[in-house]
Amino acid sequence: MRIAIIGAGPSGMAQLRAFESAAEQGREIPEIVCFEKQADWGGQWNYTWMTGLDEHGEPVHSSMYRNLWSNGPKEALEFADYSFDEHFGRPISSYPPRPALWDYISGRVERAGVRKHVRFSTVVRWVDFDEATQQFTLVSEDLESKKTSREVFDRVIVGSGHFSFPKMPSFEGLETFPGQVSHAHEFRGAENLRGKDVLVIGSSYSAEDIGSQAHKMGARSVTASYRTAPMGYDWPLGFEERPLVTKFDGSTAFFADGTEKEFDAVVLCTGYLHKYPFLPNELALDSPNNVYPEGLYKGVVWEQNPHLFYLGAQDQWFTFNMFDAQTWFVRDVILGDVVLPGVDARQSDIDAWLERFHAIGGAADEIRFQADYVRDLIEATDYPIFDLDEVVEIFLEWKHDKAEDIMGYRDRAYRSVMTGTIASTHHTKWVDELDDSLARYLAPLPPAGAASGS
Ligand code: FAD
Ligand code: NA7
Repeated sequence: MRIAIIGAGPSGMAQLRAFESAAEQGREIPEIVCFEKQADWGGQWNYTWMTGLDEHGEPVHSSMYRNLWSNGPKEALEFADYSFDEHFGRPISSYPPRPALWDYISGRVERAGVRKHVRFSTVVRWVDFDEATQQFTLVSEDLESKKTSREVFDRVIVGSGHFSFPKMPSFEGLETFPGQVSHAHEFRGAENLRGKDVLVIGSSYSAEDIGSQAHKMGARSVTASYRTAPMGYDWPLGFEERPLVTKFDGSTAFFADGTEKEFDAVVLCTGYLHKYPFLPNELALDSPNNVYPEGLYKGVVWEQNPHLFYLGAQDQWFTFNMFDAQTWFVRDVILGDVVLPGVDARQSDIDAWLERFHAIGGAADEIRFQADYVRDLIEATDYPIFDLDEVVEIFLEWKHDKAEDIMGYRDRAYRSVMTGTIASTHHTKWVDELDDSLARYLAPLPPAGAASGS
């Protein structure tokens, strides 16, 4: 059996780790080819300064930026089979910067020796399913040699992420706005927003964090414009929320509450599209960003064709350990250890989850929903079970800490569910820390003369 994994981000890497852990137990595993269009693994966590198109003329994948620090506690995403203590050899803080999380996820798969399965700088162009042979034909291109290959696979696992194709709403007058207009996908750092009046449109993670970055880097003012509901945090002086922009006239934005304000820069923090340009419609997931995208049994098996799988397709409270739960499950379906029920039973399972999904009444409910989903998957495999209720408590504490101090919550410390270790406190407060390098992060004290706002 031949298996294709599309993408070596955290999900694809988890899938490689899942198969390797079966191999370590003496199981025979299928031939695996993981296609990754970037030159290294890590997906979103593999930072690039590029925007738009990359060096090969391919759409840039990552939406991450300099000074991105984890937006949730690391204790909520820790792997059950590879702890932060094991990787770093000592406690680290609860909200590490991007390079530290990249290092952590890479460390696990480097140790597992699975790099050999990945074809880097190789983009998947097209996947077709042949009903007669029950196999997929996958067309890929080696971006270095420009060689196109056509290969046959028995199973395809899509781990290409869904935070890379920006959702671009239009606003009247935006086409003649004289300042800088961009989408969060292209945001790489807020240094150039110093002294500027900045408008972020949206009220979710990107608006919250890009607005906070702009404030931290010295923007004169930050205004966040919401469509449905404000974020509602106790924002620092110079940071405010207003309802949706109705139109622009020159550099002036007009808001639904009748107010107006002039801006130097607009950042659309309006989210992303599920987009799979390498798949025909009948195989491509099409969903808003939510915790239960339709069409997937157990959130991973394509209902219309159970030889196709999706990883990480949900909106994410849980991340790395949820990808583990999913990939161990997908592995066991492929190895035959988990036997898929018939179409009707699968549909009833989907319907039951959908009913619960539609009854979700708020963020806390959504977190519990996702915890139960992760538990459901782990119980079907040999992935080490961990205290998911405790992780829910950590998420709730995190939300409480944000409500209390939106610019200071990243200085808090939590206890690991996996090891019991209490996180350390970073040597510099997040709001003063202007250097996200691994070297500075791991230094016991800020190196003398190193860049920081303090
Ligand atoms: P991705 O990380 O998107 O990886 C997908 C991979 O597929 C990429 O390497 C890409 O190059 C590859 N690929 C795509 N198309 C092709 C193709 N056609 N051929 C070959 N390869 C392809 N999560 C957290 O836990 N904490 C955070 O603080 C956090 N912050 C975030 C901040 C931002 C700005 C964004 C966008 C996301 C953030 N996330 C965070 C969520 C993040 O999506 C997950 O942590 C994780 O990266 C998802 O992993 P993935 O492998 O599913 O997708
Ligand atoms: P999200 O979480 O999908 O949120 C998108 C936001 O954009 C949300 O507040 C939407 O408002 C808003 N939106 C979407 N379309 C519009 C239009 N047309 N007008 C105004 N506002 C709009 O995306 P994020 O980028 O914040 O986060 C994605 C990931 O990146 C996440 O995992 C983070 O960890 C980082 P709504 O509430 O729907 O009215």
